[in-house]
Amino acid sequence: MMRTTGTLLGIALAAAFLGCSSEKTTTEKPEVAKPKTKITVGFSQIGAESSWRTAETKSIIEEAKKRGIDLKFSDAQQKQENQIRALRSFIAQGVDAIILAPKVKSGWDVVLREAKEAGIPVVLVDRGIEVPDPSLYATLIASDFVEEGRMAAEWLVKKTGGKCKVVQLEGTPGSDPANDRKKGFEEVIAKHPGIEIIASQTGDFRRSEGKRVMANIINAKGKDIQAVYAHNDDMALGAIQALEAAGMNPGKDVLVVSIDGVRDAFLAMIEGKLNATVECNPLLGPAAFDAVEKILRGEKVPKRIVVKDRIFTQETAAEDIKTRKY
Ligand code: GYE
Repeated sequence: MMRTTGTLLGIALAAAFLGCSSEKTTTEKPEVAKPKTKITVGFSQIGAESSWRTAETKSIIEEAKKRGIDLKFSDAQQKQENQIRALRSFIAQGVDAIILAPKVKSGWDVVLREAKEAGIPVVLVDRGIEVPDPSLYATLIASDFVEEGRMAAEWLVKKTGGKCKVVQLEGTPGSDPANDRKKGFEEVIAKHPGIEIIASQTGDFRRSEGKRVMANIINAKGKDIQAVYAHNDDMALGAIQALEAAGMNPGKDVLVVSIDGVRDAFLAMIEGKLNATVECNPLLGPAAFDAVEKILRGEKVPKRIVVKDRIFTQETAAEDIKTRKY
């Protein structure tokens, strides 16, 4: 199937090229119908738990449209079993390639083997997985989450002089970004004994959960909290609401740092309630389809494509927001 598509694509490209050059020498439009170039790609998305994810979905859908790719989109509503079902349905429909944003790291071996046996390449976007056989996927296009966690921690160390009590709001349990954002953050914090993580709980990358969990922590631990580190902006924005409801002062007495760099985070920084956010670019559509098209042409793609990130802070947020794309 892969080889057929590759050949079709090759013929199509050649035809398109010939079409182009003949157009230069004649004013007549070529009458021949366009060759069948359309490729079909299945995209299994996790759900819509955060503004980050909504931006990623939009990027992939728009890019498919732009390239004339027939996209089969499936929203798993936060359930891995729905993603596995979607993958099986893509395989049964004989798609040319699959794009998968995997909810958690484990549990993909069997279904990815089925895709491999059917000759359907799989491109992973935004989160990594653990499989015994790395040939079960073609490439992973994602940020370096350990590095993001380190950036957040280094900012906090600098801002507090290495002394504070901090609450960590973790992402979805078992997911690559939750594991690695915790790892990177704690690795840096471990070198600063004056910083104490007084609570670390999951808020599932959601705003409502960030709010609920933060309120519980304030109830249980009291108000002696100088910082909150959230694995994504949505949880930070929820935590800000809980801090305010408890009469605390986020952005001032309680430093808040998170990850993603979505528009609402910039607005909260402009309002002075969020202090910093580490960007994690969700606009993965172009890179994902570049990889798909290369693979279908039989070209090699790197096993890992790292998306570069940087940190943004309150001080420059009003300027920075003007150039933000998500
Ligand atoms: O940071 C978070 C989301 O997988 C990198 O998932 C992604 C993360 C993102 O829900 O907001």
